[in-house]
Amino acid sequence: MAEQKQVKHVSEVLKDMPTNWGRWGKDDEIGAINFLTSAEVVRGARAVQSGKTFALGVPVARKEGDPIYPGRGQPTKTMAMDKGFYINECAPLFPGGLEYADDVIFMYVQGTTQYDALGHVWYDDKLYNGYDAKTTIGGLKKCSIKPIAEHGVVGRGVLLDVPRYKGVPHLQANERITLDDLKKTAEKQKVTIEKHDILVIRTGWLSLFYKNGSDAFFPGKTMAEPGIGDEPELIRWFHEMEIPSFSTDTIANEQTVSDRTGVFIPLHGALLRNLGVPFNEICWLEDLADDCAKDGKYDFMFVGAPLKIVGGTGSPVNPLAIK
Ligand code: UVW
Repeated sequence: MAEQKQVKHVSEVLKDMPTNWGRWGKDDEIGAINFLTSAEVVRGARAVQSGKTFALGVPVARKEGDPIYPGRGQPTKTMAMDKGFYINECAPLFPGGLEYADDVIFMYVQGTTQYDALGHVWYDDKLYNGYDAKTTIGGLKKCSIKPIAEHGVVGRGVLLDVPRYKGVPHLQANERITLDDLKKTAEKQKVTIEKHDILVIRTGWLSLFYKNGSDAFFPGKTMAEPGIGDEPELIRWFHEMEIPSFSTDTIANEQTVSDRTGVFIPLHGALLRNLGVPFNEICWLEDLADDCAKDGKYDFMFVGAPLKIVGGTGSPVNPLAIK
């Protein structure tokens, strides 16, 4: 009989790790986004030199399919009005003769480039800041994406191009990025990571989906993404550096299954639930990375503007990096 590897519960794995619960009061629902004060917006704006703008969202509702966690379905997009409705005489005729097209989209809010709300993932029946997990029933009453959307995610962003540092086109399935990798990548890029920077971590993994297809992106039809992992030093460093949010080119922003502990997406516990750091996932970083490699400038103003979805577990977004 195959031996089952014993995996500790995530609460045991993270028991000595820091939290930000209570740091901004018992009613707080935006966590580390509190670090993004007006002064941080100005610091982000100071990183703008040329005005070159990179839109980090991926295309939505392609006919060939989008990169989405296998447990979720693809978006469905349908025309609700177009010239065909006029040809078939079932469109409203406006005085003056203007005609229009409309469409409807049905999709997971996590089914494209998106922000995870702080109430998206939990353990031990508690969300970020200690809210009861029952507050998620029927729509998030606490820690939805709406308060984060009302604040906005704006500051100085720094790209950490880990595969370029390692001299490979992309990281391998389930490869862990260590804290040392992040620091050495920054060193090689000659960029300083400052307190309150929004980290944009490239793995190159998403490019596999568009270049080689779904089977390469989901080896063995499962999610096995490279990314940062549940290394205690890395979690403490996020806490000490007061990182407000981070973005990556993977579906879940972290090594899918920890090679240290066997836990599935443990950083959703350590960073999102405990430190209140919202995850910005499935970002298109190839063009930004090529440009940074060309001009040697790895910092920029980062603008993430999720939608104010009432009770939403997250929100689609098209973040901007402005150099
Ligand atoms: C999962 O829920 C698997 O990940 P995400 O953070 O992408 O929603």
